Amino acid sequence: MSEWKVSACILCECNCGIEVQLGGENDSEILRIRGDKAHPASQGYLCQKASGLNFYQNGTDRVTQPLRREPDGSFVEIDWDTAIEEISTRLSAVRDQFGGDKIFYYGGGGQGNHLPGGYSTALRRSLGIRYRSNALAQEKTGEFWVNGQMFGSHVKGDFEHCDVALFIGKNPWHSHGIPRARAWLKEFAKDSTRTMIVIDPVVSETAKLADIHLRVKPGTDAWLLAAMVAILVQEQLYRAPWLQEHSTGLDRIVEVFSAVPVADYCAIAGLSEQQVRGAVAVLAGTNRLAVAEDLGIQMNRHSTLASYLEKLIWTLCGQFGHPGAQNVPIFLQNIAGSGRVSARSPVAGAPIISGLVPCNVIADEILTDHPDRYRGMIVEAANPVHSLADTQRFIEAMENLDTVVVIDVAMSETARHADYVLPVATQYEKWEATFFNFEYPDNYFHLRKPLFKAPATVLTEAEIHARLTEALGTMPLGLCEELVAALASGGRDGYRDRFLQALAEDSQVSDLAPVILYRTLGPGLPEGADVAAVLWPLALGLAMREPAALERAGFPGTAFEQADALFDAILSSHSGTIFARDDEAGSWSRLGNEGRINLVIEDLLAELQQLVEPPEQNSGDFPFVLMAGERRDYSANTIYRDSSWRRKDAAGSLRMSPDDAEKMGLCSGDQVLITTRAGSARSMLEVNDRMLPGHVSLPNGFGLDNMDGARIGVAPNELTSLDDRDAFAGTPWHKFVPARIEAVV
Ligand SMILES: Nc1nc2c(c(=O)[nH]1)N[C@H]1C(S)=C(S)[C@@H](COP(=O)(O)OP(=O)(O)OC[C@H]3O[C@@H](n4cnc5c(=O)[nH]c(N)nc54)[C@H](O)[C@@H]3O)O[C@H]1N2
Ligand SMILES: Nc1nc2c(c(=O)[nH]1)N[C@H]1C(S)=C(S)[C@@H](COP(=O)(O)OP(=O)(O)OC[C@H]3O[C@@H](n4cnc5c(=O)[nH]c(N)nc54)[C@H](O)[C@@H]3O)O[C@H]1N2
Ligand code: SF4
Ligand SMILES: [Mo]
Repeated sequence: MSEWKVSACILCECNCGIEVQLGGENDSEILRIRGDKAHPASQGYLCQKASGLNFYQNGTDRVTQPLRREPDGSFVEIDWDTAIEEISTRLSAVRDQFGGDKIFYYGGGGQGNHLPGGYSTALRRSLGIRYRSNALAQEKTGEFWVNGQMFGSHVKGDFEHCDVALFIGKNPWHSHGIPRARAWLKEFAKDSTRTMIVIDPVVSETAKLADIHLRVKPGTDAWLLAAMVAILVQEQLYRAPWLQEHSTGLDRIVEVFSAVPVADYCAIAGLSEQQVRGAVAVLAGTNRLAVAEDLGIQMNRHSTLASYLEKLIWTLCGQFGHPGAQNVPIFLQNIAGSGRVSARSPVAGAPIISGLVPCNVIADEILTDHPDRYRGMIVEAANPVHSLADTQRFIEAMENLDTVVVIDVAMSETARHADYVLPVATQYEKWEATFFNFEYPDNYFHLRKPLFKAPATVLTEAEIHARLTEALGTMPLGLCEELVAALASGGRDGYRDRFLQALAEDSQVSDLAPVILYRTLGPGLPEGADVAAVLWPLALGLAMREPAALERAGFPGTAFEQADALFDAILSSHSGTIFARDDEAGSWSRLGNEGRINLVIEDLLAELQQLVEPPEQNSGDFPFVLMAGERRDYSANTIYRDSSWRRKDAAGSLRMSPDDAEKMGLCSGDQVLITTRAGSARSMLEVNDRMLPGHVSLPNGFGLDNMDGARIGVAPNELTSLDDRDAFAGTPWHKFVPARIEAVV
């Protein structure tokens, strides 16, 4: 058995540090995995999903040769030169005839690989691509939009130091999203001085550990959260002096929420008024309240309004800008963007939040004769055919494009509809990193070193973007030569001088910076870490923005010295590096809106005033609410394509309450037919006493179509519709899919 090597798990945003032992033929397998105690956030913690990482590294459906789809639908292998040549010719033809803004870019990274997105900017700018999106625009853009308006920035709860934790539509036991979630939850639940409140219709594993579980009726969080804000206002539990000092618009909030009928709204949410008032008293009575919302409200009716109400609750409680509350993390790279609406999408006119077109309008922006429709698409490190609402419509959209390029490690459901599939090194065959770093007060970054040598016939995304940029003729070759010479003669200082001068002289340099850096700074980086070149300007940017936090993290000196020291530390510390240590004034200094919290979002207050009671779900054609895509023990988006990684519930059963099962004469193990407005699917049933009557749930990430023809479980988005989406952010209602369940006889 070989020595232990460090890397990270790539299955969720935590990216816990791992240590692995390799073995098998030519050491090509991951045989043993344990937590890496040296990782700054996970500190040795892992959940059970990580043990299957060899199912990713040596996964089914891997592609190792560039593929081109022939007119008869079959794929043929082509060499890289041909692939790059043909793709650049075809995409530039689309650009020349219709404009680069008719080429759409989707993806850029999954749970653990965000360097590709960094490099793609160069290709996007080379082609004049304007519109793009990724999974964030089917879950988080509503929250980003609210954050942008209230705080001018992304915010995150500090669960490590809080006394009261509130989870709304979030089940960290399975989904994580906070470091060491299960260990943290168990410690927190045991501590009698700390209180956990969970809002969830399901008795989730997290809800089971809670001190207070508000078992809200599915899809009615907007009413519940509005009632909670109203209780704070009507019982005058809000922190008036703090709000007067730090916020604007308190009078308006008091006016609107004084009129909210608390008792009626609690009843709509299926909860006793007394229980809700009790929970609000706990929230108002602490000075260390951390709050997290997730898909339970973000993929549900009135999702953007619910995000706003969630933030009003803790803001009225004064829970911003101190330990144990909500804070603005220090970013190396801000993937949440500004939260602003920068433009509208060209066909549907949907708001583009944080630069992302709402996922639910993409297919409609293609399947139209509108002159501004998209004509080409690049998909990178994402599987939208499986992950976006209405699978069939997305496939139809892809088939109606002139040219589709998919960059993936596997022949995903999406790759199968591409004109070209470009195979890349897996996340364990190249240097990789995530930008999901939102911790406070210490924040960290982890650049992972490859564990395996990639097959000779695959490339990294950085190399693909560089080659395509070169083929398109946009790479500034003269400047690249000068930069190489400057590095050789003047070292990093000489290189930086020349680079900054070029940036100041020519705006194209900033557009193409990732591939310029990759070609010039990259080759000299230690241990072959060429794809890390794109991190160097990020270190420089951080040193300019946050010198004090960098100094507290152990990087003193001038901005240039700080940046170089941090960059070197990132390159050499293979278990991760703390890059920022915040202080209490920090969050306030990064707050937008001239240092004040903006309490009023009139558009959402208008929606609040028009809330219409949701229809009763126990009648009509679709008497159930289907949660299409729950996180469970053995779900991990579509990263593992081999379903044999699952040690339990391999079929991904539909969960139903005992009451409903009894009424329908169903038992665990029975086959049922699930029908929604969009389609039907067969599933195995699991009778589960954690479910409320009228509520059923299917797991996320099942129903993949393997190349050998196997399919296990239901592909949830064969059951979802594009029209079921939030009025503001366009995010889908995957947790609220009206459905009918029938026995299969
Ligand atoms: N095991 C596993 N972990 C994952 C992933 C995975 O695929 N598998 N994916 C990762 C990703 S990409 C993400 S975004 C996160 C998502 O993480 P979560 O959002 O925590 O996961 P979900 O299970 O989709 O939904 C969370 C909770 O919402 C509840 N819910 C359903 N309907 C309602 C409702 O009407 N109101 C309220 N208040 N709650 C409701 C569900 O019962 C569930 O407990 O997980 C990440 N972690
Ligand atoms: N109905 C329903 N739909 C959902 C959800 C739900 O709850 N319900 N959850 C949604 C959520 S929150 C999310 S985040 C999305 C996730 O959906 P997507 O963003 O589409 O991401 P993944 O399913 O993780 O797919 C990642 C792809 O990247 C490929 N890949 C892996 N490693 C690499 C690499 O190194 N390079 C490249 N180029 N490719 C690689 C994988 O093979 C896979 O095809 O799904 C969403 N879809
Ligand atoms: S919490 Fe589990 S799935 Fe997420 S990164 Fe850690 S080990 Fe992987
Ligand atoms: Mo997600």
